[in-house]
Amino acid sequence: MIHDNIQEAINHFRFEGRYVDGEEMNAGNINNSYHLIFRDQDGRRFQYTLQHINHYVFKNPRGVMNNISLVTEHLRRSLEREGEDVRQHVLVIVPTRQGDALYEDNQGGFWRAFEFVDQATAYDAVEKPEHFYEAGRAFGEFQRRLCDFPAERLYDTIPDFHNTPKRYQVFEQAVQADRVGRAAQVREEIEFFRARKPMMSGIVERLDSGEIPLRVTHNDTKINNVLIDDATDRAICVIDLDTVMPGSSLYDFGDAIRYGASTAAEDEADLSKIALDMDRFKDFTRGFLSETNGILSRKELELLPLGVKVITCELAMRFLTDYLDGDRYFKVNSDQHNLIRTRAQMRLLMDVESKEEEMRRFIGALMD
Ligand code: GN1
Ligand code: MG
Repeated sequence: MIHDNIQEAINHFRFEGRYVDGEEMNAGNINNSYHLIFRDQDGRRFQYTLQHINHYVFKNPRGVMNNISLVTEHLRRSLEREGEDVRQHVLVIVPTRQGDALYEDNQGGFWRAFEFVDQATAYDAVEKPEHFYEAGRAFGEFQRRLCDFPAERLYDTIPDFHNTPKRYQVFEQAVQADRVGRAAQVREEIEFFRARKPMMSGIVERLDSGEIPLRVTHNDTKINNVLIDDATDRAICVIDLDTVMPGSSLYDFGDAIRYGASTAAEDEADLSKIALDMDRFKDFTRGFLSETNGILSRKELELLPLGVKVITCELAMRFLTDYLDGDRYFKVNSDQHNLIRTRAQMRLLMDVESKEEEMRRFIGALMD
């Protein structure tokens, strides 16, 4: 069952039928999501996803929704032009009774709703190799369909989201501020990131010099942001469009590998279980390149392994920054959770570093 304030929010959306049941979905480190079931007089079932937007993270929820409206519209038109099925393949926003994309409650909380994509699963970890190939294809397709989207129309939902050198500065500030007195216990971790400072600028410097282009990217390409059709095992829909912004394809590729090609969860405490699985890397890469070979520049394709390195380091450092800040950004299940995440991602990064050359060779062989 769900709480009263959720019930209150439900009443403000244009949902069909009457509310029957709802449960919190175990999804994401930022927003809270609920799966809702409705039924009309004829017994037809309607399902929706309701989300409470994290206002600490997303300072301008209207900007977020504006982006999602524009991007889903663009994707829909692109699919239609190619004669593809649109239903269930693009997120559909359910408006409020006033016709708005957002409902603001009387405590300043922001809510939004989407039609629920049925008979599809968001996997937290890769269960079948073909799912990860499919995830690669889906994120590649996303990139391809958005390559003619006018980036200047998008609001910067989180400024400098994947500006890794800026993230580094914020990290150093958190070390200096030491808000909750945790810095002394994590000296080794702090040095780990200091040693990798030059590497972490690798993508932003190349964007600045024009060596690689700025594109409209997803920016949060975890495998659980692709819905896989239960019947066909094919990817059907890319979700979580909160951070679609101008960015680099290297980050999108890298983040998907960081999360989905790891042999363990993002917050695995037993470091001996964590490695980069090269078979998974290859599955995803084949899928991704099946859509982006010829769309992304040769330089971008060659640099994809750098994306894996930079994003893994960036995220490890973000987790440590939040640990030093007193766990204000990511949801945590214990006061050590962000530190566990940091160490897990550091371990993964070391394995990624040792496999960089192998990744590069594999991509080189796939390129036209
Ligand atoms: C957050 O909430 P979720 O799981 O979609 C975060 C991502 C991180 C991810 C790590 C807006 O995404 O950047 O990679 O956690 N999203 C935001 O699991 O900060
Ligand atoms: Mg997200």
